[in-house]
Amino acid sequence: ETGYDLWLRYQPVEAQWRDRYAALVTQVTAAGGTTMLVAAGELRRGVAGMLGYDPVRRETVIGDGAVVLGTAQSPLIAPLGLPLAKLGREGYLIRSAAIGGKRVTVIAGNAEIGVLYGVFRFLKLIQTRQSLDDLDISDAPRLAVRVLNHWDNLDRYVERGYAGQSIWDWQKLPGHKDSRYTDYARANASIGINGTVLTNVNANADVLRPEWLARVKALAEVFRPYGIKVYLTARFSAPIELGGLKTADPLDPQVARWWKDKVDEIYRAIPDFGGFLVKANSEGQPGPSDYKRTHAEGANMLADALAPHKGVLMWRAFVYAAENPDDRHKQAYTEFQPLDGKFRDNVLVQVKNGAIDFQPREPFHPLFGAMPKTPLMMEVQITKEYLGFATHLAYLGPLWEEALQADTFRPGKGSTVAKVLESGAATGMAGVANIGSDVNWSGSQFDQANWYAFGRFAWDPQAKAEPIARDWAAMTWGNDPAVTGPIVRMMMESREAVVDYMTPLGLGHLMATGHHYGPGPWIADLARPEWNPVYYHKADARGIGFDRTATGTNAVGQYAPEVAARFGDRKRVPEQFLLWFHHVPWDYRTRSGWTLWDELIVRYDRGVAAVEAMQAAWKPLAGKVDARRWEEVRDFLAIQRDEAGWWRDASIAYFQSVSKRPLPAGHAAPAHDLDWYKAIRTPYAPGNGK
Ligand code: BDP
Repeated sequence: ETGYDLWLRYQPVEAQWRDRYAALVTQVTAAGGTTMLVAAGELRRGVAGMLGYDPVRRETVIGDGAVVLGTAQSPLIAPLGLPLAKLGREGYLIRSAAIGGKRVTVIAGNAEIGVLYGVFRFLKLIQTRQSLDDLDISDAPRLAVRVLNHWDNLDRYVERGYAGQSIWDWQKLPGHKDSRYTDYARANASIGINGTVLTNVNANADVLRPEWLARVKALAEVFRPYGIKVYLTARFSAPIELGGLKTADPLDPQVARWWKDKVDEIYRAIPDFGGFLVKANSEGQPGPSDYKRTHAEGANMLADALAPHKGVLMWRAFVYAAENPDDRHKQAYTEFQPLDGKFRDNVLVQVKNGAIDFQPREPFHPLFGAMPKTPLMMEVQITKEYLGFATHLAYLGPLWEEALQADTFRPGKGSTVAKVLESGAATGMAGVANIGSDVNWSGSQFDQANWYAFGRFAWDPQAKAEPIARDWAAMTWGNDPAVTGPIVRMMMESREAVVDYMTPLGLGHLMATGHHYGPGPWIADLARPEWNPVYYHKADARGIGFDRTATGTNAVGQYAPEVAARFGDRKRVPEQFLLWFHHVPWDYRTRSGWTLWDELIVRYDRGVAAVEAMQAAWKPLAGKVDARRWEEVRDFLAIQRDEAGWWRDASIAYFQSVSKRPLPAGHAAPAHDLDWYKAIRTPYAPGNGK
């Protein structure tokens, strides 16, 4: 196997299960539009693969075991009086029932897309060997906009992409629609993703030209039956670049007119176009501040153009400015919080999960809970820019669960980030995609799990990482507990391992220049202070860490008082954030009784040991999973082991040059001296954004 089939492998079930399932899936009944056809087709495909036959297709129930697909209005379903109303447009219900005295399973939704989601859930029951007797399942998404953000350039280069080129083969579109687009849509629909932003946040206005919109339209047509809307990134200066205007000032009537006309043109081609995603006045992108306008003024102008078409505007809060000497942690809050309540109803402010930038571990972003009158959506990074690209095994479920379950204390105790997301007048979650042209889609077998988990968390931000890992492992690798057991354990420990060998105890952003792959804690010579790792760790002879308490930058003051009190107190802050918020002496005693210096070394070693434990756990799975995928994972784990050692050694060599302390007994010295690590160059690492 190559991994191309993702979690939709539909491998034959064991004989003892086959007969049980087959009795309950004798026939498929479905009538409706294209999405219903897709749903019925997927069901047949799954049954063919897993049970080995094509079920009978009839419009009436002819015997026991029919699976009846339909909406609330379908003639077979309406008389059943199912409680569908509260499930919304995308929810579904799966229920064992009787029609005309025959035993059936009904998969119903208010709209056809709900039925498709229900079919994927039904197939998952078989994929994970659950009983199909006496089913009574209902489910509905808790967030409305569940989108992938592709950082894909028009030349197919993927910024921070480690899985090959962009899967959008623009050159051949619209003439040729690669079958991969359909498989992409299937995979996304199977986990409830209902939107895709096709283009990079560092946007190119060209995609808004008519000849490009024709290509976008072709993709939208492939995705539509799967309930997936397309969105584009809008380059704020497009009225100048494409429209020949002298300004992109959002308050200039000509500019507003240009956008309105452009949006109308898009909707003529794509009537269900989702809307725009905008990165403005961030890392060199144009935006309203260029004209001394606020983010709200910029966003609202675009939102007004989209509103008549029910389009959504996603406006990113990822801002920090070279001219601003303030702590980077604070800048987004400082700029956006005062704008609470000033955005139009169809604007979602898109906030990264952490305060700075997709690090292996960060405290939650202080904007969550702080803008109660503004819908906020959370952005996470599925592609592992800061967690070892596609080669390191790191399951991100625990990271996202940690962020979503963080308590903002706004307005009071129990106001988790997940609840803040759910409470908005508009709701959503975005994941920066890790998808590319590689045969396995994500650059590694295990990174598929992160795509999968993103869909599950966007559907239900209250979800838990471990059951998601279990589902994914069973569908992707097989149901043998001797396989899923070790795989789930590896996954659940993997992210903490990365934190330990890269940035333990609340450190962050210590990557070497440009590529963000290897360690570079010594780097101090880049133009902007906050581009340098030394800005983040602030190690000196006395100690290490960033004082963000009241004696420092007071970033803690941006959180609710309860949170600020905890983060701001060295004794109460969760140790995992110690150095994020505090500058701590090297001989400070940590909770385990070590000195901080010793604790740091212990953690680095623990991270490396955890990778070795993953290698040991993977070894006995040879022969229990297919050889090709097994070997790929084995090789990647070996790379990860080497590079975890590189991170550990380079970090210790550098910090020791500052702390001037000996390593604790039993912990090996770095293999080389500091200059050796400093000399390592990786100028051709993928994904640099060039
Ligand atoms: C940073 C990435 C950069 C992105 C930026 C963003 O290094 O490539 O453009 O995030 O989110 O982490 O806009």
